[in-house]
Amino acid sequence: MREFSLYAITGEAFHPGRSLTEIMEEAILGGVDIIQLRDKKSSKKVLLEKAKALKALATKHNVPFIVNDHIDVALAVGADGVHVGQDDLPLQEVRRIVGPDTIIGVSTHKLEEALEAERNGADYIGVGPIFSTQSKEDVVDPVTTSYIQEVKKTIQIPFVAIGGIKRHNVQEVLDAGAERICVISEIVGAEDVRAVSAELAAVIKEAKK
Ligand code: TZP
Ligand code: MG
Repeated sequence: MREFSLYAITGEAFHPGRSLTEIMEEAILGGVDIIQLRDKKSSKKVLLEKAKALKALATKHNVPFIVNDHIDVALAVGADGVHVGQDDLPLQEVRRIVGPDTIIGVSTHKLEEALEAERNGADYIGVGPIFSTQSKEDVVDPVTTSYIQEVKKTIQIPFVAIGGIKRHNVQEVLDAGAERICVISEIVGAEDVRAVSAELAAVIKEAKK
């Protein structure tokens, strides 16, 4: 899997009246280096069209494109990866379906889930929600930044910190040991998506030095 550090997930509720591809292109131009289509509401047909458009955008800018939940849609558009949660198909089944070269990401909320995902061949895991978030339908207690240190000590595969991460608290997340940040609302809900993405990318870059 290619290295990445600023991961943006779609959240169309945060940008009424603005197009999905316009928002995600602005994010990429600001420094987002991997994107995910996450849409819990649309029909498969509509999802497929969104996925085609985002795959084309990602290819144009040479960033990986990941599809949340819908393995069939991911395969249909030739996405670079799929992202699954604890309630989706077991990881071994997902791997069997998508083959060895497709990126598989898994959402985790505790160490045993992180270890299980690692053991079963996830390429990366999502760790969160770090802070409270309005962007997730099911309410899960925040794992807090101290949990990031535990994950870092325990697992070898890449992890992305997610949930409630904003410009004002991203440093705290990086200080706790995260090297990859995943964001919905702070990026896609921004007035100036490109500028906010660039700010986040710059803070992450600075933390790597
Ligand atoms: N998984 C854990 S938190 C979250 C997801 C999809 C939502 C993150 O959205 P935001 O707006 O960056 O808090
Ligand atoms: Mg899911």
